[in-house]
Formats: sequence, structure tokens, C-alpha cells
Amino acid sequence: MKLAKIQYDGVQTGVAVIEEQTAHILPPDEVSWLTTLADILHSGNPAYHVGQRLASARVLPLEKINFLAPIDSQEVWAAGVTYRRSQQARMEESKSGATHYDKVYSAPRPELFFKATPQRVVHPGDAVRVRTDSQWTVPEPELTLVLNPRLEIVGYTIGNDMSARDIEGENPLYLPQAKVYRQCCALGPVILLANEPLPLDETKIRMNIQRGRTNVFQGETDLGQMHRKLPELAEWLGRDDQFPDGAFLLTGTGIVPEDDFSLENGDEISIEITGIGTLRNSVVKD
Ligand code: DO4
Ligand code: MG
Repeated sequence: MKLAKIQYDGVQTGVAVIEEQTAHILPPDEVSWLTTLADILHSGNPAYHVGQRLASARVLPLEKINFLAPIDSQEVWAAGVTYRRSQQARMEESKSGATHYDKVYSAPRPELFFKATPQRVVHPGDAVRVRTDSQWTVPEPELTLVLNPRLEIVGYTIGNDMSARDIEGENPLYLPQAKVYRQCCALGPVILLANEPLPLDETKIRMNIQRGRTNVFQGETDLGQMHRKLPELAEWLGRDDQFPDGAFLLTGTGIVPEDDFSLENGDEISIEITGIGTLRNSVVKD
């Protein structure tokens, strides 16, 4: 089952079940008072609570709705260097930090970093940003775990971990500035409920970047290439920490464009993950 936060009838927002062509907007929950998407996700049995309200849902065609980022008050975190391709790319970009990236790929403790607060996350269709002080910024297409306050994986979505490679490459201590700024992250369009583990080898991640009429980048990987297990990443995030509002955890990129590629104003990024959907965003660089 896929759930989304949507906007409809101009200004109304709500939670909907998304099917191939239709959005089923859930009516108010007068029994359990599960109001937000996060309330449903954290309820212990999201599919059951949604099922209770589905019969009286209003149905709209997808053309009549806009998708919002599926986040409420969760923090957004990210894992890094979880694929060989990311390890190689970081070692190339950072002469001084190369050994750190080499070690973290195979160390028991993964690289985890804070990525965004909800207001830094853009909706599907909106623009992600290139920092004004970066000349080398790329999108990072990442499977994203949706974690409840008990750090259980309750869903999956698509995330874009925008990264200023020149800033992170100059000095690894600049990582928070390379990663965290306004419009630095996109999430959505839907959350696939985690009823069963994802089939790793069959779950492809594809990224396409369009510049005007030209396709300037195309890349593909699959979850089978990831060096870490998904529950392992969630478990490390929860160690000695608390997430009363739950969390999103981007799981690292296995697709990194060649070193001469940087995003430009007006580029269109699309990230597709098998079984979840496609996250599309434009790029602003001003
Ligand atoms: O260590 C730098 C960031 C790595 C990252 O974001 C990734 O591998 O996806
Ligand atoms: Mg990343």
C-alpha cells in the first residue's frame, strides 16, 4: 500500500492511499484520532488503520492532486559511503579525507549524518537548490527508510541528498555545510508501507537529469549493490538516541555522475525506485 500527503481542491491537504490512477483521500478518523500521515505511520498497524477509513474515502484522479513531501515533524538523517561507487567518488574528490572514506566503507560503524529539518525538505515538483558558494553540486538518489519512534522500518520513500562536492572535498569537516542548507533535500512522492522486506537485487534506482531538451545524465544501480543492511543502518541511528517524532533515513548513493558534471539552474532531476515511484524536482541556482 502506498500513502501520500496531498493537496487537493486548491488549498486542502490530506492523507491519501495512492493507486495507479487515483488518490483515495482518507476521511477524518473519529475513533483513533490519527490525523497526520506520521500518526498513521507510527500507529503500530498503518494498513489496518487506513483500511478502516478507506470505504468512505473520496476518490480523485491523480491529475487533480499535488503531492507534498511525506514528512511531518520527523528529523531527516542520511547514511554515507554505503556503496562502492560513493567510496570511490569521495576518495577522488578529497585528497586529505581519502583514508577516512576508505575506512568508513568497511568499518562496523556506518557514516551517519544529520541531513535536514522538515522545512529544508522540498515537495515533489518543487526546486532543490545549489548553494551559491558551490561550483560542483550533484543530486544523490537514495532509498529512504521511514522509521517510527521505535526506529522500526515502517515504510520506504525516495530521497535526494543534494551534495556540494567541492565543499565536502575541500575538507571533510565541511560536510554539514556541503549537505545541510535550504532546499537541500527532496522526499516523496509516496511512502510504500514496509509490509515485507524489499527484494534487493530487483529494486533498481535510476536517475535521469534533463537540461532543456538534452538528457545530460543517466545512471542506474540496485539495492543489491549496497554494502550495508537496511535494518543495520536503522539500528545504528537509534543507538543512544531518541526520535520521539520518528525519522527519515536516506541510505546513501550508488550513483555519482562523472567529476566534470555539476547541476545547472533549470535542470530537471528524476529519480525512480522500483515499486515506489518517481520523484521529480527542478534545480534552482541563483
Ligand atoms: O561522506 C560523505 C557523504 C556520503 C553520502 O552522502 C553518500 O554516500 O550518499
Ligand atoms: Mg548521500
